[in-house]
Amino acid sequence: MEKILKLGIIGTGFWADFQINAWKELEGVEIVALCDQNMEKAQAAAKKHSIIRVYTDIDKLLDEESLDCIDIISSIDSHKKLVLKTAAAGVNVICQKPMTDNFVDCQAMVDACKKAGVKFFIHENFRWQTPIRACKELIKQNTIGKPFRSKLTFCSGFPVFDNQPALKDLDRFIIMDLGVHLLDTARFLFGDVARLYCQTQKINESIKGEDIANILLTTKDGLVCFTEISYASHLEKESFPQTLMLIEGDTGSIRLDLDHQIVVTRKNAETTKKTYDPPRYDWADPAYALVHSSIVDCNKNILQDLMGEKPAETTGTDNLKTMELVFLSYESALTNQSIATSL
Ligand code: 89V
Repeated sequence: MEKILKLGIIGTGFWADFQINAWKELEGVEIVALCDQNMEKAQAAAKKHSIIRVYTDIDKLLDEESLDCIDIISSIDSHKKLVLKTAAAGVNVICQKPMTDNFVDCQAMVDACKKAGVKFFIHENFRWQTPIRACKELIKQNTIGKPFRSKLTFCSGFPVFDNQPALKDLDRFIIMDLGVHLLDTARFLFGDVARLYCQTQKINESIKGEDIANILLTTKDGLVCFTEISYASHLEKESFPQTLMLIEGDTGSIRLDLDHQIVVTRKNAETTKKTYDPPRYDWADPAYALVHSSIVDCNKNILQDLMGEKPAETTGTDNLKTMELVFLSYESALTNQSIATSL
């Protein structure tokens, strides 16, 4: 008989609804219980998704359910406590990005899961976006030779705080919330980072944290990548939630343009253009379609690992390297120094 993975979900806020819908796209997994401190919210989500059992307390959830894995979709400040409790109960765990708000605790979370012998994954989905996967494939196929320079751009004026008001109150906002995705994408495309330099700005006075970050990365292979991130940009065309890119190699370049179009230019060859649209799902919010479709592929990759089929890409151990870049970016912005990574 085919094994069905029994999954519990913690958190039923804005993002959880998409995460649950994405799980429902996959065979081999069943959401058996939901947990949220707010019973009304938990019951509403359970009703919507036909999930029978509902909890308001993680201890009770862990005691009463026999789960293969818990997917934590809650606020950043709750991540560490929930991951540690899940690991201590011997249950595999998935946690939303960013892992948590300081490096020592990130390391503690990874170590606790290792010690408990459970698998730990971070739900890092940007690298699963269709056009970003296509760029990686083009690099792998040696389409542009050896990449030496890149620019990753996510500059938007999207009213992100309308759907996620809690983001307004983060002391550290854009690198934690969005930069983490771009830093992970840079690692995915170009390999690990040797050093970085970052400058941040705050344009929107009604929020606590920074809403602009400019990060210059140098990879261990010597590629230089400028990563520009903004939620304060008023541009001719709104690009949310797309990451635009230019990747230069010694024999050509790849440009990821608006509307998922990839332009490849090679030395002594015609430029080619091809569109890489993401799969469409009815439940996806059209404003987030590109990102929401990538949740399915990210979940699938994690599920394959949990089923023993192949290792996932976005393990906690891997994500520690991304989180180090997040914290070093803040340190660099504060000290105005270029800083070497340690991982
Ligand atoms: O994943 C997130 O943090 C979302 C985004 C739309 C950027 O993907 O807010």
